[in-house]
Amino acid sequence: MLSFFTMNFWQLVVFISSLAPLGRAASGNLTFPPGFRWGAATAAYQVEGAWNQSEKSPSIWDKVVHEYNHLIQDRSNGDVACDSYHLWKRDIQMAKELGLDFYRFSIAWTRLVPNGFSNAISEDGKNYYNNLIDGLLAHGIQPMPTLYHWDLPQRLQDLGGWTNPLVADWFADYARVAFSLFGDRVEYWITINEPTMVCELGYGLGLVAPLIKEPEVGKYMCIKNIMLAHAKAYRVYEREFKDRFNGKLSLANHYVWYEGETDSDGIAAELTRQFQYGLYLHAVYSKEGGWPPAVEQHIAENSRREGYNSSRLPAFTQEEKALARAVNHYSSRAVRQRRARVPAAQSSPFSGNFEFNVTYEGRPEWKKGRSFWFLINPAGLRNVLTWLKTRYGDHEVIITENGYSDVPDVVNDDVRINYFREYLTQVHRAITEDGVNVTGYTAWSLMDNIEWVEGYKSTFGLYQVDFSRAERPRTPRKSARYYASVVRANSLDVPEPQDIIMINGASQMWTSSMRIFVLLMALFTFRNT
Ligand code: GBH
Repeated sequence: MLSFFTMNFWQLVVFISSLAPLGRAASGNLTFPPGFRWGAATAAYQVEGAWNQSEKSPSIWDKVVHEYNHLIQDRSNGDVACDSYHLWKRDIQMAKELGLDFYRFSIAWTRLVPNGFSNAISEDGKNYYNNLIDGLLAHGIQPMPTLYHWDLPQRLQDLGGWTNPLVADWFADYARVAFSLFGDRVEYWITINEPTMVCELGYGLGLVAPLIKEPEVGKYMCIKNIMLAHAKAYRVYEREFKDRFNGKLSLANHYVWYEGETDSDGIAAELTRQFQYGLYLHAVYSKEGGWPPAVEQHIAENSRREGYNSSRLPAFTQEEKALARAVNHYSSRAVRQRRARVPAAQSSPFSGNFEFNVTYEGRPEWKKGRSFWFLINPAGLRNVLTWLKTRYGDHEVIITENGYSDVPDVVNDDVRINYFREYLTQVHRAITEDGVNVTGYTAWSLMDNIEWVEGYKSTFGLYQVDFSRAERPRTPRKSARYYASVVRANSLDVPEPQDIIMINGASQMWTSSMRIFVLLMALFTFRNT
């Protein structure tokens, strides 16, 4: 028998939560289908650090944090971040502690192909991702790489970035490098993370890298090119790798749930969904391809009225249309029609749309998270999932991000646990009641990291990271233990998180009274068995 005292902490958690009679089970059958997969996610810029290691070149985020540091709320940067470049073994260990089936991370374009172009591959970059992938697989954890999580090589930005139509080819070439190096060990690839954030916030409002304020024209050029980039990478995989590796590819789109503020706003809410999701889906999942017709028409009419010669939304050629679902979800908005003009500079997935004068707001009953954009409405996730199925058919869906932001210090993060429990209950209902084919769920994030312009003050981690120490120690939060027990049970019918025995605070020391308590419980059960 495994001696009680030689158990490490995680064995202990497994052990304690397997003492069924001691835990209070949640009511109802909230077990997920067999084979359902559980993961957690990070992104290269947010965790890796080592921003100028070896040949790595600067990305657009390196430039923003160094040259426009005042735009980062706590004036921090990602130069070291979680130091995952050096601490990847610890990251794998954490994934293991949680019992994950897969780990979603991203590849830094600037680390693998520092030129931006695929004529030179970095040995160092190649080794780093090989180590990570092999290390995960050695523990039975599937790697789920994202090719682009917002860190464009600055060199390509200087050449126009996502507004240069050639970027689609540059991306496909980079994708080919990644497929050929790592594709033999990857089942699920994510091409581009949240194009809506890249284009609306990066090229529309100019709030994130590359800080371009071009809501009328630049934003739509970005959207078209990013969709073509996805399509081209998809075709590269299909033509050159599918036979051998048989993996799957998807964009990871961001879905805020939008509903009408009142019944009369219902049409505006559906138009919003076409703008916010349809622009990133229609080309891939509809029969006819191209842009959603209602959106295309709207922008074309506005453009004509404004005196443009052609629509601000560039059309797809027939050839482009002939080219090809991952879900990121956090928050909801109520859509409200406005009589007054909504300025272009106040348009974003979180605030409104100037093309048809609507604002996106909260409802009084939706609680706020730590970030301004974060409103909690668990039913929103189920609504997104059923909307996708109704509109674009019955596809396999993986939830590639979902999570809750809080201040860094909170270790006993009951609010986050509730967030996970409530959102996951909605996922369960989408599967069992609505028949949506959701096959996996990914918690954002495995650990605290740099939350883009919000710096290190808004944290999503299952593990807390101490950024004041060079070693960047990671400590499991209470939510890590909750998530681990859900993963293990493949079910939300697990003891309430407060019943799971936790280590309090940043240290992993057991207090002596806790030790005695656990010991007594152990003796008690052994006697019973
Ligand atoms: C996702 O974005 C990202 O994929 C992930 O990297 C991120 O850490 C996570 O979710 C949590 O945010 O520029 O002032 O509008 C979700 C959307 C993108 C919303 C960044 C907040 C910046 C605030 N988030 N955005 S602002």
